[in-house]
Amino acid sequence: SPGPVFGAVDIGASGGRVIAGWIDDGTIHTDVVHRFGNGPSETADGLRWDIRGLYAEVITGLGRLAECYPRVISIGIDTWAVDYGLLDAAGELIEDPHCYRDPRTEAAVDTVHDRIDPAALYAITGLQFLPFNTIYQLVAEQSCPAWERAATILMLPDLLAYWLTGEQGTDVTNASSTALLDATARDWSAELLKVAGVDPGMLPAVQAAGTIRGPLSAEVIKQTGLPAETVLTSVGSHDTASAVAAVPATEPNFGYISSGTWSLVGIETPEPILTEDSRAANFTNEGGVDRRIRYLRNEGGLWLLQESLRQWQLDGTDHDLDQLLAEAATLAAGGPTVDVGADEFIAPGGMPERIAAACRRDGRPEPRTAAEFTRCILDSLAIAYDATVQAAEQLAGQPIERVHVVGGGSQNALLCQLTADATGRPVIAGPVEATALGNLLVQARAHGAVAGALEDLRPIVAASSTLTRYEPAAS
Ligand code: LFR
Repeated sequence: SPGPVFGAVDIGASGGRVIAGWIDDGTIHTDVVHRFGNGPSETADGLRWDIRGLYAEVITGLGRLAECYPRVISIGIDTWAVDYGLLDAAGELIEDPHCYRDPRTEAAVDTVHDRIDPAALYAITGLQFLPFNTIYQLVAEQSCPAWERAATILMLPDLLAYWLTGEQGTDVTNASSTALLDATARDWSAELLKVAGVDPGMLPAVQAAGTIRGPLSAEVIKQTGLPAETVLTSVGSHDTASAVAAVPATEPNFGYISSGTWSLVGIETPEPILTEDSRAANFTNEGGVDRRIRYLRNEGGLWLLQESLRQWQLDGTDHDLDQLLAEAATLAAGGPTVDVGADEFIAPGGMPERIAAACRRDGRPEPRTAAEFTRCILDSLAIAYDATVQAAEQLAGQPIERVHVVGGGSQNALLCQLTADATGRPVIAGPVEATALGNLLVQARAHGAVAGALEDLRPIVAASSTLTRYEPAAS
C-alpha cells in the first residue's frame, strides 16, 4: 500500500480533474478520481467563469479522493493564469470572475500604455504582451460597479484555496502572469500597482511554490471526509508552471511545448531576459517553480480545433476527432496556414469561418472540408512551434536539441510528427497529465516524499510515463 497520498486539483479552460498521486520505489503513481467539464459562459454581462460550480466539483473530487485514499496529507491547486476574483471587505466574492477571452480590455490596453510605455512595462515584468494580461483586465474593471466594493484580488487558484482554507496567499508562478510582478525581484511592483490603480493592500503576499498555505477548514474536512490534518500546499499554481516542472527531461538543452488550449513554447532560464529584442519577439519571462524562469511564447493552441469542432456540432455536422486526424494526415504538406497566435482567434465562436477569412485575406487557398481545416490548424501550429523554438534558441543563446511536448497535444500523433518535421528536431511526447504531475511532485517534495532540484524530479516523471519519440523527416 502506498505511503502518503497527495491530491492534485488541476483545472483547465476546457475541463478539470482531481488526481491522487503517491511515490513508490522512485516512480510516481497517479489515479484520476474525478473529471468535470469547464468553459466560459456568455452572460448578459460578458464572458464569465462559473467559479462556484467549479468549487462544487472540487469538493466532489476531494470527497472521492478521501473515499479511495485514506492517507491523503496534502492537496494542491493549479488553473490557467491571468483571471481573478474580487472580494468585498467581508471576504465575499462580488461576482463571477470574467474570462480572459472577454474582449472588454481593448480600451484598457491604451490606458495602461498611456500611463507607462510598453518598453518600460516589459523591462519590469518581462511579460509577453497579451490583451488579457491581468493589468489590462483590472483597469477595465475600474469602470464597473464591482470595483467600488473590491477589497481583495485573488487569482483563481488562490480563490479556491481561500474557500478551502480561509487563508489568502498567492504564488510567484501565477502572480507573474499579472504584469504587476517585478520579474527580477519576484515580488509585486509598487510602480506597476500605481499604474494599475491597485492599492497594495488588495493583493496577498507572494509565496514560493511548496509553501504550506494552511490546513483545510473544519467545514471542508466534514464535507469531504479528508483527514483532519490535511493541508493545502501551494504549488506552481499557474498550470503551465506545473507542466514545465514535470517536463520529463533527463538531459539539458531541451525545449518544451505545453500543448493544450494554448501552446506554451520555450525553455527554462535561470534569470529573466528583459532585452528589447526579447520584447520585440514578444517572449515572456514567467516565474517557474524554484525561481526558474519560463522563457516562452504563448502561441495559439488546440483552441482553434476545439472551437471548430464545437461550431460544426452547432451546425449539425458532427465530426469524430480521430477520423478527422486520420484524414488530415493523408493530405499533402504545404497547404494554407494562419497565424495561430493572432488576436483575431482569441474570442469564441465561428472559428472555421474566421480561419477561412484569414486565408482569404492573406491570399491563400481556403480550407473547405473539416479535414482540410484540421490540417491547416495543425500545420499552422507546427510552423509557429518551429519559429518559437528558433527564436528562443537565439534570444537565450541556449541550444535546443530536442523538444518535449506535454499535455493534451502530446496525444496528437499528427501534430507531434509535424512538429518534429517543422523544427528538424526529435520530439518526445508525453506525459499528457504533466500539469498534475508537476503539481503532485512539488507537494511530494514539500512533504519529504521526494527530494532535490527539478533536475532530480524530472527523471521521476520520465521513469513513470510512457513517452513516444518522433524523428524529423529527412529533408
Ligand atoms: C494555459 C494558460 C497559459 C496562459 C493562458 C491564459 O492554460 O495558463 O499559460 O497564457 O492559459 O491564462
